[in-house]
Amino acid sequence: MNIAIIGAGALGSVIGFHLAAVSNVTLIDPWAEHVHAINDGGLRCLIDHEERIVTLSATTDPSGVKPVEVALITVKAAQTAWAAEVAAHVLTPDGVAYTLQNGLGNAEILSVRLGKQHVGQAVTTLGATLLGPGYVRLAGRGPTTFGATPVLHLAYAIADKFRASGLPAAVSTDLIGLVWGKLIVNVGINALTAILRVPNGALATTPAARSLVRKVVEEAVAVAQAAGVTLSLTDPVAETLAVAQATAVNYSSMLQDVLRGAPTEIDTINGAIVREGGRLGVPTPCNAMLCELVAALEETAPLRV
Ligand code: KPL
Repeated sequence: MNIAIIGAGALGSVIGFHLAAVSNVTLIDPWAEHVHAINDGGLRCLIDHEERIVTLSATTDPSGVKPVEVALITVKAAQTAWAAEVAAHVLTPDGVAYTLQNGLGNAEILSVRLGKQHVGQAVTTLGATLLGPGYVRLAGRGPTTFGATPVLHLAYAIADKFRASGLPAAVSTDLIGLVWGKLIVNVGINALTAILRVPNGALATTPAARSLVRKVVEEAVAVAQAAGVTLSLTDPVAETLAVAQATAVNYSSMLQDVLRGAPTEIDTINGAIVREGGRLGVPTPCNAMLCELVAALEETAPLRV
């Protein structure tokens, strides 16, 4: 199976590192320094304090990439339209692009360009950190679940490749609860850590921060219930705090974006809760406030914590 990974940030690079052992994989990313480092010296990956290297091809230019049956979309939300163009270029006529991105709305953007029959959803809880050009760390081997639609045999095929490469994976006919479950964890952690400029663990250990997490998560759960979603989480507040604790020393992806002055994913995370709440008549004032605060942060110069 030929696979393209569109977006070679932390997540895309860690997945590429693993899949390269069992498939033909090409990483596609506009970051030339990272791409050159991979092509020159291989992709280095730190796993359990041990550094390993694999050879795989990376490119900034999709025009030379051989047609692929599966494209994995691992870009930030702001680059989804770019990723859709790249996927349109590299997918075979029967191929599928799976979005592994955070938040809601990415599959819809991909579908506008590729058509619904070429877009699949996946939910991953893999943890990864980019350490520098050509260098990444596997931070946690959480499972990845692929949606059974639009092409069942491709969902099984890519999940098999994940497992063969040492990454836990499954296929589900009912992904929506998982998508919202991950969304709710991101709703509770990402914006608050970006605004407070603290690592994830601080949310779980200070009473004032725990109370903020509770408020934003409870709003999101009310929206999910109004939308008729059966969540994958049984106690969303406790489980969000547990993820914050389990990833205590991590800077959330949104805090990292704010610190380097990059656009955040606020619109697809807390913004999605506000939009859905508006549509369903569920008030979401705390999430709306977080959206405004993060928008203000995006407009200011990056500061160091
Ligand atoms: O997914 C994450 C993110 O940072 O985007 C969490 C789970 C909050 C871990 O940092």
